[in-house]
This record gives sequence, structure tokens and C-alpha cells, in this order.
Amino acid sequence: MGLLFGICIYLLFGSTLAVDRGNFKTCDQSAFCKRQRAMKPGQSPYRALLDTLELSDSRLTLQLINDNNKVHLLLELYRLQGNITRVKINELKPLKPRYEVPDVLVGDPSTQPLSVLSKDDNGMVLSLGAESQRLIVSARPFRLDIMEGPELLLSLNSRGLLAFEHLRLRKDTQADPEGAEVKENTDGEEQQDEEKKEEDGGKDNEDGLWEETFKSHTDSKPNGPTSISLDFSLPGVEHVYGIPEHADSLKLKTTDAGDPYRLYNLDVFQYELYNPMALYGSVPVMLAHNAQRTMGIFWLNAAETWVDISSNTAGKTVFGKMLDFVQGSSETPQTDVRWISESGIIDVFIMLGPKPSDVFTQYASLTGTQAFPPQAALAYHQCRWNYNDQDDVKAVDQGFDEHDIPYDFIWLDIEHTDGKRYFTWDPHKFSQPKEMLQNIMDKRRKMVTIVDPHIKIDSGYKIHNEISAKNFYVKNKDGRDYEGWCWPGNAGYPDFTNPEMRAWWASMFAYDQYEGTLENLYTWNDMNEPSVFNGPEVSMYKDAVHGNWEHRDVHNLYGFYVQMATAEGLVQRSGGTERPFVLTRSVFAGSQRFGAVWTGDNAAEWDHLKISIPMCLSLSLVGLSFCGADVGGFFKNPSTELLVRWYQTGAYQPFFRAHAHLDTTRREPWLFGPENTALMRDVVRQRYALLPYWYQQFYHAYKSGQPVMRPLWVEYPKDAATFTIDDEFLIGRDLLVHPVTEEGARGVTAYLPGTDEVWYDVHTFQKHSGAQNLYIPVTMSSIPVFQRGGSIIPRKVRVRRSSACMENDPYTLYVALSPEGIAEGELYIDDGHTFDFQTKKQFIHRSLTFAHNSLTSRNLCPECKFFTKSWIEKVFILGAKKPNKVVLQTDGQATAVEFEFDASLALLTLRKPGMNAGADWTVLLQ
Ligand code: NBV
Repeated sequence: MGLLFGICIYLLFGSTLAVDRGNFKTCDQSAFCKRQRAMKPGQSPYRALLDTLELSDSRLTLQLINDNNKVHLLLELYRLQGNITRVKINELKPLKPRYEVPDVLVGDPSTQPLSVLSKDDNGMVLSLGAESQRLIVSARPFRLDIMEGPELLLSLNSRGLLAFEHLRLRKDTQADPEGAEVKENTDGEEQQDEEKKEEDGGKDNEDGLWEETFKSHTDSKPNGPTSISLDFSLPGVEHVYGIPEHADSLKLKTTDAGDPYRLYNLDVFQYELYNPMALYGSVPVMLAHNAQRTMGIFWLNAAETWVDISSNTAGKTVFGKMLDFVQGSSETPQTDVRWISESGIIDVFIMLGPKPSDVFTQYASLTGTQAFPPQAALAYHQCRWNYNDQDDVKAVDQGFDEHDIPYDFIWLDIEHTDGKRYFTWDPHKFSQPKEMLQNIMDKRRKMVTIVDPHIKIDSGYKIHNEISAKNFYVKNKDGRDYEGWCWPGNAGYPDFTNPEMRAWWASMFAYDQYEGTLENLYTWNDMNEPSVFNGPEVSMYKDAVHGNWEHRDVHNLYGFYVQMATAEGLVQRSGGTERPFVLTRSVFAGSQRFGAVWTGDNAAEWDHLKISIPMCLSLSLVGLSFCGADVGGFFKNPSTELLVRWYQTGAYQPFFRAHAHLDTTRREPWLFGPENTALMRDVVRQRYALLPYWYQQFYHAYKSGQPVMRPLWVEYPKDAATFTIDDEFLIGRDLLVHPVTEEGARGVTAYLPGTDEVWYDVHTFQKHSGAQNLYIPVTMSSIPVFQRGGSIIPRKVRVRRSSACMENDPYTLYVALSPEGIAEGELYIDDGHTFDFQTKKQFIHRSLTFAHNSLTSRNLCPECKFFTKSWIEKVFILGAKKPNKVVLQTDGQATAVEFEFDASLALLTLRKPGMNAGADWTVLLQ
């Protein structure tokens, strides 16, 4: 019944696409959210016990006491390298340990010394080292203020919403959670057992403290109430971003009138746009921005979390008023945010910027950078649920050749398996997988198969038997293996939080384990929220057990771990030499280290095309650069116009994959008449030509944590006109894209930022000055893209059937001069797929600069070794003056270069200068 029900839900394919909101909790239906939200701003019951202060070099600890119930908390403060302050708050003596998120931070963040500048009965002032930054600890009520000079940057608990539901005994049963004892505090004060019981107030389960039912599902809460909450005030801030994944605008909205933004990884069928409901992934990172500064708040907690945002120019806090006084204004805007999580501890990293790029660097220092993907993964991917059989795969593969459209990856969805048993092939439809993969490999193309984390319970299935024998499944609260319904029917869910389980899972990708695979097969992890058709909110019971922890504590990490283990498997099967490619639906902070993410089951509707931009921008801002949306829309059939526009948009987004639901009509790009085939061909080819630039951007994302796809404000942080743009974005610093996302559009208005900038239309080479709204008339072939004057972009314009086929092809350089007549760019080249760039420094990294009429290539990594056959076949210089002569100097020789000059466009074209892309050279315009 459950399975049928699930499948029916999934296959119901009506004309109205709307989420069934009743399947998912509102804040009011989530007991802890309701309890916490019922607390209104006011005086905090927490007081800092200043005489408990302990300061070692870099760690400050201090006890807080809740004056209502006398429970003590322990506050830990750290100053981390790179302008980050970490604040941890836990119970001083919890009845049992509370969950602290492991594996997300890349290491123990390095700390810097802290020192106490002054201290009295009201509080103390600490020096944060950098730039006259101080932390003011106020004792009664407890609050923290981070100041820089006279400026208040951010306050914690200024609205008094710190709340910590301490672990307690249930009054009516007196059940002692796992032998916990009531202990004494270090300062001799008795841990207030009486008060604790009193807090339960004899009302046992009122307010869902000890049990909660949603629809037909009851969550037993063996630990009772455990939620935590803290507020942050951001004076001077009106724009906050991040906390994906939501189908909403880039700038986050205030939540006073509705629900908070929810972070709880869920498989939301037919999600709706422009609302704060949870989706597949959760990254608890918020960025706050104004024209002077960008900061970030990283709330490291993997339990269900809600985030309230309000903006109060009226009704300000005392500190807000003080700030007004200092700044002589009375209308300083302020954003207040409040984070609420169901369990765990408060562990928050305040990233103080001040530039957007600093916040990215700070966040990357904590959670790592984007995995550098194999270059082919940045090319075009062809997917549908499902390519039916080997012949179908062959026909689609040939179709691309016949229509002269490049592609790199063809994808197989769940139907390719033997009865939804992952790591297997349907014996009839895919009886010769190796032959199929070899055919694809012969064309230097690749394949992806789906491997979901729900495992069919079937004694004839090796994967199940091993997981079961090794005791690797998630458990029910009663200790038996947890079972849920999913595609295969009754399924078990491996406990990916267990490192031994992950190691075993990784080993299953070895060529002799995952039979029928070759090295051009990569992986897709879907349904890893985890999705459970018959579970609460289509997921797992919160009281399911992962080793020592409840599912409640780790929920938002499940998908993170699935992708981690899968990526590790792909690396291991190659003996550690090949870069993996794994696409995941569910993510958490740090998922960027393991591969790509997509925005799940969107629909073939114009609004879904539009939302792909802010959704991927939000993910990019919090480290996940490798993002894309299903091109064409997953549910429903797109009109031809929508499909073409979606190809045009997707070709300029990081992860470029067409995908479609099982019930949609086929939509390979040649099925819509020759004119439309030509439009789609053209834009896929534009993507391939631009791959050197994309690859270079990903190299930088990997090296430095800077996002690939960027909101305009990241590069133009002082320009308020960029703060709310949702229909335009940058790729790196130098390409600005304003895709056409309106039905029947005859023109678009693009904002070109930068008072000192000029922008060149990449198709016409026409020059436009910055800081203007430019109206661009469009036809069906138009994709408004502009190159920033002052940049150099490499392309490979001889497009072939896959990116690997273009490996040795020559480069064309697009040198777009700034108003001062200068430009700079880079060339990054490596083998495109191994870790040799990392382990053996086998890559070429060159800087390209144009100044004083000469274009020079300089080696940025003299100790690197890599040879390329690629050469420079053409150079376009946009915004140039006509030279008399062009001379190439390389290898101590000078040779004349043929050129052409188009005066109307100020375009200088150098024909076949012919130097090797890895060599030192200079081109002089004389
Ligand atoms: O595996 C089938 C689909 C997949 O095509 C899609 O991309 C995923 O997001 N999967 C969800 C399961 C069911 C979708 C209705």
C-alpha cells in the first residue's frame, strides 16, 4: 500500500503543479519551532558569570546562567585566523553529550591569541587582534557585540532570544536517559534538578516536549526538548543572502508575516516558487551585505533549523539607538536574524569580511573549496528518466553526431538497474554495459548512472546482504534495522554517518564490485535527503538511530555523507589518480568538496527557468559553485521557445544538463525542427568554445573558494543597484550574462555595472559603458553576454563532438581593453582529469597581460611541468587602435604577424600568431 501510494504520488502528473503543502510542516506544526518562536524579544534570562572566566592563549571560556532555571551553559570563544570569531555554547553539564557536527570542517581551524582589554562587574572587552576589532561581553543580560573602531558590526543575543532547552528527565516517568546523573557544577552551585523538573511543569508532553505527531507519524522524543536558539543583530544591513536551498529570490525576505526559512533536507514533490519551505539541501550560512562591508554567519548545526529574518528601522534595541547616536542618524537600518535548531549545540562562526571575497576565503578556510571537476563535467550532459536500453543510448549518441551537437555525458536514471538494485544493470535492457560504455568511450564520451542510497531488502541482492551482515543499516529506535518504502519497495538505509560504512560503500565502486563498469562511468546520488515515501515529510523518522545519535541530530548531513562516500569510491577505483564526478541532490555545508549539485525536480515553466538563477547564485555564495537546474524543466513538457531559452540559460550556468521526467515527451535537441535544432546547437557550441574559461574559473574556485557564478554585488559591492538583481549574473569576474527568461521577449534590459567599466557584447563586439541599464533587442538566437573591458578570455572555437576531442585544439584569445587600454587574463591547462595537477604540479598556469600596446604571456608557475600541443591561433583585441605593424617575440625571435583592423568596432584581429600556449611570448603592436 505504502509503495503504491508513493509511486502514485510520484507518477501523478496532472496539469496543475503544486506542492501538497499539507505533507510538510509549518513552524507551527514543528513543536520546537513553535515553542521557540513563541518567545518574544525581551530581556534575556542569561547572565554571564564573569568570575568563571578562563583564558588560555586562544580560548576563552565563561559560564552563563539562566536566572529562571539556574541551568549553566558554557560559552567558548575563539578568534580564528582570517578574521573569524567562533562562538560555541553548550550546556555546562548536559545529562548526556549533545551532538557536535563532525566532518564538515576541513580541520581544526587555527586560532589566534585573544586578550582581555578591560573587565569590570558589567562585562569585559576583548581584543580580537585584527583592525581594532573588539568583542564586548556584557554580563547582565548576557550579550556579545563585535565592534570595529567605533562601529558596531554585529551583536549576539541583543534581543534576548538565546534559548537552550537543557536535557532533562521526564517528570511523569522519571526515565533516566542512559544512566545520566544529575551533577554538580564546578562552582559548587547545584545543577538545578528541582528547577529542571519544575520546568517540565508537570505538563509532560504539552507543547510536544516528549512526543510529537504529524499526520500519521509519531516522533517519540527519548531526550525530550533539546532545541536551541540565538539572535543576531546586524546594524546598517538591509540585504541578507544565502541559507539555501529555497526556491526564492536571491535577497532573503523578512519572515515576520509568515514562516521562517526552513533548513531540513526534504524531497518536496513539485516544489513551489518564492517561499521559504525547505528543499533538498541545507547550507546554514548567511551573508550580510551593505556598501561598506560583507559578513557571514555560519551556524554549524545539522538538525532541523529555522531562520527568522526581520528588518527593524523602528523599535530598535538599545544598542541600535546608541549606534544612531554615534553616527548622528536616527534611521540606521538593521536586520535581525534568529536561528533555531532542534538539537545539538550552538556553534557559530562569524566571518567578518570585510569584502565579499574575504567572506568566501573565510568560509573556504572552514569547510573547504569546490572540488576541481574533470573538465568534461563542465561540458554538456544529456539526461532523461530514462534512456530505455542500450539501443536507445546508441541512437541518442548517434543523434548528437548526426546533428553536429557536442555532448560529453549521457545519463541513466533508475530504470537501468535490475529492479532498482543499485550497482546492477537490467539484464534485458542493459545486458552488455561494458560494450555500451566502450562504444561511448570510443567517441571520448562518458556516462553517469544513478546510485541512490535506499537499498532493496532482498536476500538475493549482494549489496543488501553485506550491509545487513555488517550491521551498517540505520536502526529504528528499538534497535532493529530501519525500513522505509522507496523505489525498490521495502528498503534499508545505510548509515552513512559511520566511517566504516562509507569505506565499504566506496569499495563498491571498484571495477570488480560494480560489474559492467569502465572508467568513463561516473555517479549520480539522488533521493539522499533521505527520501522515504512512507516516512514523516517523505523522510526518515527523527528517532531512528545512527550509532550514538538520533536521526534528528544528523538529518541534514545524510546527503553530504552519501556524496562523500561515493566520490571517495570513484577516486579509489582509479587507485587515487582520477578526479571523481558525483552529482548530488542533497547537500550541507562542505558538500562542495565532493562534486556538483542540482536544484532537483523543477518544472517546464518560465518561472522555474527564472528561479534557476537565484537558486544557483544562493548555492554559489555558500561555496557550492558547481550548480545547475534541469534544462527544459523536469516535470511537464516545455514549449519549444521555453526549451530553447532554457538551453541558452543553462549553457551559461556551471552544471549544464538537460533532464526530463519519465512521462514527458522526448526532447533531444533535434526533435523540434531544424531551426530550433540550430539554435540549441549554437548555444551548446558556445558552451564548448568557452570551456577553457569555465575550467579556469573552477580551478580558482578550487584554489581559493571564490564562486564561479556570482551575483553582481560580489564584484560591485558598493553599487546598491546590484543588490537585488535576480535575472543576471557574472561568470567569474569577466563575463556578464543576462539570459532571456521571458516568454515572447523582444528585448531585455541588462544592468551593466561599474562607472569605470566598459562592456563588450561577445557576439557583436559592440562596446557599452558601465553603470547603465542597457536595453537589448532580442531574437530567438540572442543570449545577451558581455565581456568586461580589462579582461582576456581564452576560447577554443573549433568545437568537436566532445570536450576530450578538443584537448589539443588551438586557442583564440579575446582581449577586451579597458578605457585605459589595458587587460589581463589567464590560461590554465592540465590533463583535464587526473590529480597530477595537485600531486605532480603538472599544469600550465600563465598570466596574460595587455599594456602599453603589448600582449604578454608570463609563467605563473615556473616549477610546473606540463606540455600542451595547443597553440594560439587567433587574437581579437577589442577597443584597439590600428597598429602599423604587429610583431611576435618568442624564443628570442621576432616575426611579423598578419592582422586586420575594423575601425567601426575598434577591433584588431591577429591571424595565426602561432605560438604555443605554454610558451613565453610577447606580441607588440607598433
Ligand atoms: O530517479 C528518478 C527521479 C530523477 O529523474 C530526478 O532527477 C530526481 O530529482 N528522481 C528524482 C525520483 C523521482 C522523481 C519524481
